[in-house]
Amino acid sequence: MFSCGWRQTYIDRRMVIFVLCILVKMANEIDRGPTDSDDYNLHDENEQLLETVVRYSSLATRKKPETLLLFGLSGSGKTSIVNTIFNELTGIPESALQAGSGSTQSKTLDFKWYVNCGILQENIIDSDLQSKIGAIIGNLPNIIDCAGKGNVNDEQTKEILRHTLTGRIPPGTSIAALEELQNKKGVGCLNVVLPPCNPEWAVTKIIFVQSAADSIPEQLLDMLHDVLSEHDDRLQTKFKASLFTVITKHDLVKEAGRDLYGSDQDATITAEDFQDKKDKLATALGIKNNVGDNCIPWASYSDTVRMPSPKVQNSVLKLLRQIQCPKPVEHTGVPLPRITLLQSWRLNLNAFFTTSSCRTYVLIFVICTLVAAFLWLIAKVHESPNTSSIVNHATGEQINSTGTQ
Ligand SMILES: Nc1nc2c(ncn2[C@@H]2O[C@H](COP(=O)(O)OP(=O)(O)OP(=O)(O)O)[C@@H](O)[C@H]2O)c(=O)[nH]1
Ligand SMILES: [Mg+2]
Repeated sequence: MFSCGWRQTYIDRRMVIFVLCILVKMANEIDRGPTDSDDYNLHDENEQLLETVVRYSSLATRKKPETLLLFGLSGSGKTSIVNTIFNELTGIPESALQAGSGSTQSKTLDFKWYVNCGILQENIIDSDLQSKIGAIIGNLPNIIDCAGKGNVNDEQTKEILRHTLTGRIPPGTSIAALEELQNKKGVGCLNVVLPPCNPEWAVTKIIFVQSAADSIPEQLLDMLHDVLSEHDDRLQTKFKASLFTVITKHDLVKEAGRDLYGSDQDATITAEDFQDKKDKLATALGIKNNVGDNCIPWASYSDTVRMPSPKVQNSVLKLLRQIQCPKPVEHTGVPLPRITLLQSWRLNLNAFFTTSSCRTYVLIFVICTLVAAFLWLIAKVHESPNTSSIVNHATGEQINSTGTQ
């Protein structure tokens, strides 16, 4: 009996040790960063993505590079995106551009233009990239990185956005100077001072940059939506730029307890919060179909996310694939003729008489007129005995309607 109890305790102990081992293994699994096999799979995917980007960029139908506008709140990570694209496509690990960092924030103040992502042939130091990216440099997108905005929806910002989209703001223009001019001379003054539209500067794609750490700037999104829905006087949409989004600071998200980029920092955003933000953003931007390609999670290279990272490379290549993807050919159609002054009056008159408030006014007017006419008639009838007697001026006698004096 004694030996049986001892054996039982021994088995129990082994069970406990076994369970503990499993728990320790699970804890290790949860705490780990990206594994070698994750990187290996991404490596293959990245090779294919690079091939696709090169193929899309060398299509004979591509006549000129795309022009991208990075648009979003100040500090959302726009300049860091340009930096990271530059790093990935050249192989240069250092930061080439000034992004805000830590306490020494470098806020972008003017209208910065990066021709072909800011890359020159001699910048590319990686031998594989030299042959692949070197062959398509001239077709890489031009990127406009401008001063980020607050969460606003005002006429000033709308005016600057419209002129940016149509290519009227020259590279290097100070946004602060434009705003100062608007403050002094009023909204609308930029139409007078800016040069005519330059097709080379017209924006073809807008990337809305949202930080995973910020809440969604509803007013700024409303403003973007309002401007992009505007029509001209031939009933054509004014701005043809397509819109998608990048959610930066993905390295601050912890997914199933894992730090996705091996950045060794205290990731504070949960995967659920991130997904929720992604869904809200997709709804606000009207890109709910195909969210995967139109809403790209992103981490820029920084002090914590170090180059090379297959995951960062994956986001850069996915973004470039989306930018360079050829658009289906659309029938441009024949725009409607401009509405003439006469047509405009007719339309206004028609609109006036078809609105319900207008019908009420007309009804009240008709009723009032009828009542006035009725009262006037009654007054006339009461007056009639006096008016029917005529005074004979020669004799001074009064003659009534029957002719008797
Ligand atoms: N952790 C992390 N930090 C980032 C990321 N992207 C940008 N940052 C940091 O966010 C801050 C602002 O980045 P910027 O790229 O200057 O932001 P911006 O949108 O250009 O800002 P404005 O020029 O003011 O409009 C900097 O401290 C960056 O280091 C990212 O993906 N992950
Ligand atoms: Mg900036």
